[in-house]
Amino acid sequence: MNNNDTIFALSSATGKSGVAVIRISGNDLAELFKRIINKHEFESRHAYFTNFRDDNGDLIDQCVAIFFMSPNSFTGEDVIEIHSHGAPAVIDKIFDFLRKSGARIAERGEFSRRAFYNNKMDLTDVDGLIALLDAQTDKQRQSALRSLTGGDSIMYKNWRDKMIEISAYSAAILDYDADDLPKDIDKKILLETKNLLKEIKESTSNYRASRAIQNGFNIVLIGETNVGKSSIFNKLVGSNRAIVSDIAGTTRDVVSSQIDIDGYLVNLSDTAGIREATDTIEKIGIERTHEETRNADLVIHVYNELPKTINENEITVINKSDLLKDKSNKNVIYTSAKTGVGFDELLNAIKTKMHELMGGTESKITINERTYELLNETISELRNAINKYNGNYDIFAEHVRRAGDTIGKILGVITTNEIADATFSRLCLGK
Ligand SMILES: Nc1nc2c(ncn2[C@@H]2O[C@H](COP(=O)(O)OP(=O)(O)OP(=O)(O)O)[C@@H](O)[C@H]2O)c(=O)[nH]1
Ligand SMILES: [Mg+2]
Repeated sequence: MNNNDTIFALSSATGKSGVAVIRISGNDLAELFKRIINKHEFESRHAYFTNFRDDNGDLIDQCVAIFFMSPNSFTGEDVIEIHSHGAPAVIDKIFDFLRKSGARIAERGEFSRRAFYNNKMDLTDVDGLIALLDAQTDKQRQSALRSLTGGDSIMYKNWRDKMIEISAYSAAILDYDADDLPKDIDKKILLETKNLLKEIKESTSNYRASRAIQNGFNIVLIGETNVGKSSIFNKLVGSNRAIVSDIAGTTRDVVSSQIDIDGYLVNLSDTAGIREATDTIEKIGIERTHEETRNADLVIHVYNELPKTINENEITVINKSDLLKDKSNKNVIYTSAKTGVGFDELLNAIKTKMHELMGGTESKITINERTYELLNETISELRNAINKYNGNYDIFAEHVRRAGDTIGKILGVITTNEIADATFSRLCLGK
């Protein structure tokens, strides 16, 4: 699908906007650019103000146009950017002009696909770009940018280079005299393989945190009926999303909302209060509460009085503290959704728990489902190399080589079309 025809797309958001950016990529766009800016000569990477006219000489719009000469462009091909007024009618007219000039509208992710095939990006960079375009919070932005700017690629490349070297040495043990090889090479490659295994295993322990940054941190409010879960939910979300009433069993379904706490995206859920339900709908609601609890990264358990046992993994909240005299237990948080007391403390407790889970993610690679699966495959190949070789360097070399190939798949150096297709189809038009 990597043919070299000229493609274009709206790179800015659709709909009415102040400025729209239309991006064009192709093999040789110099002539097209001259027509756009109405000049015989131009410089690359220079902004030209132009009265952009169609072939009949009718004015389309006043635009700014920039030419990025291959290979110094996003795709590695010649790229033109037209900054026009962001009116749908203007954009249609420019699209018309480009179609008549022989260009076609780009498919989803086609710009990035070209960048990938022209070695401008590897697949982990594309993963980073996808995550950056989706970023809603500051932590998501930071983690995506690290991946996009090649931070992760360096780590993967180092691992892969080491695996290729180890595999080559273990193959050489079979073919060469021990005197011709570095001293103790057999011990060295085994040790290096073990170190690699350890390092990669450690990086995957980061998956849960990585996923929480990308998809949001799941926090669920649970407790008996009428303790004030929905009131707390509304206070944290900052609006009256959930119905509050003094009737026990008000909330029957899961109500969720996304909020930003300390730069992290949080999916906060309010649930049906737990009690012996009498009717079918409430029973289903309570079943959903249990399911939500199983999927949660953090549970906030709400009571109205001190429970007999406190679960260390949860945040224990005693709500309606305005009605309480004794508020002395240090292991719980006393709140009042009525007066607002205790909410700063509750937010701080949530932040502390989130930081515990995210611990150290800043310096590690970003792992998505695709990379997680491939890293596990790598781990199992390295394990096989270590456990199964038993003096047989043929088998050892083969397993380490396969581990290196799997890392190659993460980077897209070794790629099947399915992997590339799945990745690029997640991008939007114009990227
Ligand atoms: N005095 C006092 N009343 C509160 C407080 N928080 C909630 N309430 C009241 O307690 C009642 C129940 O509140 P909800 O937020 O609906 O409780 P819930 O836990 O969501 O209840 P279910 O959805 O039935 O499980 C309502 O009348 C609230 O106004 C509080 O901190 N102090
Ligand atoms: Mg409720």
